[in-house]
Amino acid sequence: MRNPLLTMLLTLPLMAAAETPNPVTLEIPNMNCGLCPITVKQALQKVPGVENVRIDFERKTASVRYDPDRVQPEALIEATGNAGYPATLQE
Ligand SMILES: [Cu+2]
Repeated sequence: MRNPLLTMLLTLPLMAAAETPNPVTLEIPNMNCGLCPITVKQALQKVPGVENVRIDFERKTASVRYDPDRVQPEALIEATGNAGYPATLQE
């Protein structure tokens, strides 16, 4: 027989992880030429805790895998914004 409390405790971390996706997808609408993705990628890779950056120029998105103990998505948005590319978290 399963202990409901134990089940809840085991499920909670998974729910928290679902709220903050990792990798997270950023929408970066003003990537408009072939050099933009390079600039955006470099800006994201400079953020401590970022592990992997994948840019999709066609969709104008960046998929970023990060160490959640070291960096939060807000810092990623700040980094692209500082580089001239305001971003939003994809729903
Ligand atoms: Cu460009």
